[in-house]
Amino acid sequence: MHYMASHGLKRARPAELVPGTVSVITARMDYLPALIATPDGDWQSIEFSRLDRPTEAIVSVYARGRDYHKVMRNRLQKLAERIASHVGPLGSRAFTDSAPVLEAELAARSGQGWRGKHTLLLNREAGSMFFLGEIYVDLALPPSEPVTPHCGSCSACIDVCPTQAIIAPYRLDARRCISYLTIEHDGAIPLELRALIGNRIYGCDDCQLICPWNKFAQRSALPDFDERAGLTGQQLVTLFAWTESAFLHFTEGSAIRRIGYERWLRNIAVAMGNALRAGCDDGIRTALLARQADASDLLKEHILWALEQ
Ligand code: B12
Ligand code: SF4
Ligand code: SF4
Repeated sequence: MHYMASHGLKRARPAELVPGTVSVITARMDYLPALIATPDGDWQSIEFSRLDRPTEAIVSVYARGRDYHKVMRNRLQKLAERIASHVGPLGSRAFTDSAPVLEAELAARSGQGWRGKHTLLLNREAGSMFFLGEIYVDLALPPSEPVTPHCGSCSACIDVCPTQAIIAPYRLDARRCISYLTIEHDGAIPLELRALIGNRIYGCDDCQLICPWNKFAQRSALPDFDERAGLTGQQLVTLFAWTESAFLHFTEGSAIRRIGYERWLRNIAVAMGNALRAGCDDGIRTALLARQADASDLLKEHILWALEQ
């Protein structure tokens, strides 16, 4: 996440990032996989129940389908072309999590929703299970207005966070967030946080699963975000047994590939340690021992930790 500090005020001033920018068009793209939502709509309980099965691996919902960076940016680019076909020559650049852009803040100021106490953007009709993206344009557009916030006295996301990463309403200590620890962080996972990670091996959804507004989360209209076979409801031992080429195969076109094979195994080793701690084995100890010999130093240390649980 170093790029955030290194870009300074470019993050807050669109015209410094793309000279000539006069307006920013903000957009959201719903990603809740079509099949995850049951007829009674209680997809949140289904997701929470995975935490009660310590030998199962949890990949956070947004990462179960195709890499959203490509999907959303391509569509925003097409939208920009379509706008240009109506208004004439248009200077434009589409972003989604691809540049130093304060996406949640831009979305909030333009009325896509309000910032929840977990810091994500929330919408009354769509909860928070969507990605954000923008088109910077050199065209003056009438500004849209922000909406009123609707968190009220609720603090469910703060209370449920397993690592207490939401240190105050609207303030996140990223260093404690499981999403950061399992995706962005490339060294050893701090010892005091390992047990709190449970069986989450890629990202974390808890602060969104508990949020009452996510009853209204919209299913994705795109097959791109359908859950892939191999990434949902899998046993930790199954994923830990993947060779590097299996990892590359199953994560082709997925955002997960970015973390690489070593970090993937590191995360699974931590979850395996937590399953052992919960009294579940199901072949876990054997699988950990089998990987020990050819593991990198980083992975070996996490395997040893797991075996001690
Ligand atoms: C870094 C990052 C993370 C970090 C830190 C998250 C955070 N909340 O800061 C980590 C790795 C932990 C993370 C986790 C997740 N992330 Co993330 N993340 C980002 C990223 C790349 C940058 C966010 C950022 O700048 N944070 C830094 C803080 C300081 O900025 P801020 O809170 O937005 O803004 C504050 C200040 O900057 C200031 N400010 C605002 N404007 C201005 C202007 C001026 C002049 C000044 C001085 C100050 C100022 O006030 C703001 C409010 O306090 C964005 C994409 C993007 N480019 O924006 C995605 C993004 C926020 N993440 C996203 C998602 C989906 C997630 C996860 C849900 C993924 C998962 N399931 O595991 C989790 C959720 C964790 C959580 N509760 O936030 C989505 C959120 C969609 C939504 N509905 O809001 C985004 C928008 C990506 C996308 N394009 O869709 N993420
Ligand atoms: S994503 Fe998980 S760890 Fe991060 S703030 Fe939300 S609940 Fe806490
Ligand atoms: S859980 Fe409650 S406090 Fe947190 S974002 Fe949702 S409504 Fe707001």
